[in-house]
Amino acid sequence: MTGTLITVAPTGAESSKADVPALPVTLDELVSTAKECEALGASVVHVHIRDSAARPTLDLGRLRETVAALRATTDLIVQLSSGGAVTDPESDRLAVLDAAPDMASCTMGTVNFGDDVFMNRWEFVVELHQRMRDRGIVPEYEIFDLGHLTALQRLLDKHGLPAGGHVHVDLVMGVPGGMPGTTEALVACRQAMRDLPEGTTFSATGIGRSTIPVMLASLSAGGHLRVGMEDTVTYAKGRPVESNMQLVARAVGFAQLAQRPPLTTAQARALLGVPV
Ligand code: KMH
Ligand code: ZN
Repeated sequence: MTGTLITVAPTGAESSKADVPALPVTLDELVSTAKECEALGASVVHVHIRDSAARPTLDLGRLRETVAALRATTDLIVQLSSGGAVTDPESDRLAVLDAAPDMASCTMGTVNFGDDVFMNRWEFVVELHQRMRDRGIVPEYEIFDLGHLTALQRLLDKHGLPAGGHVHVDLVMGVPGGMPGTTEALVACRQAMRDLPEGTTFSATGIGRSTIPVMLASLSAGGHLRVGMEDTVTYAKGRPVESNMQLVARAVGFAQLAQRPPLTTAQARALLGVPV
């Protein structure tokens, strides 16, 4: 693997605009963030949207409008979150696929999520995987704990490969309740991935202060990077993140130092099996 896939996750469902004023919550803010992050070297945008009061929403009309706006103004791969917020019902999370994104997230199991529970029943995971394949939407399998990789192996064995035939996972590390954001945990995941189909790729993101150790570990283990204000709102001790661009620029710098420069959006599509 010569280049680095850089995904930006600009918003998430957890931070509030009141607490984090730099968070992009309107369509205009999201689109301008996406354009600037693409110019810096991002090739995938992982999208959560907000309503007119800046609250997390899975409103289908807004999701469709968002996909259209991102396609009209960027060449980024548009990946919608099917995870939503911990309070979103399964039916709304499945309906996200009706907005016809290039990719969608597919979380591989239930995990404690701070004081909440991020519920992902097995039958629901299978339904997401199958609906995505039926619609030609490429999944990114979200891995919050080591056992989620075993669950992915089981899913692929029983239900077959995803749309495009390529398997890509994202290690979400450092969630309170999930695996820690450490080199040791990343290496354990890397080893477990040997049992997944040949050519499986991975990116990794570290929540909060684990963002830098996870970036370094992922690059050195041949992985890709996800960064953004969904995962990190502190740039350094006592310094709030100013923008998603600041985080993408840092990731690009790390990737260049590792002599694995950012993939272009065309290269990213080829890697992930996402149609042009
Ligand atoms: N907001 C979390 C509960 C995803 O986007 O698929 C779920 C999440 C994962 O962020
Ligand atoms: Zn997300």
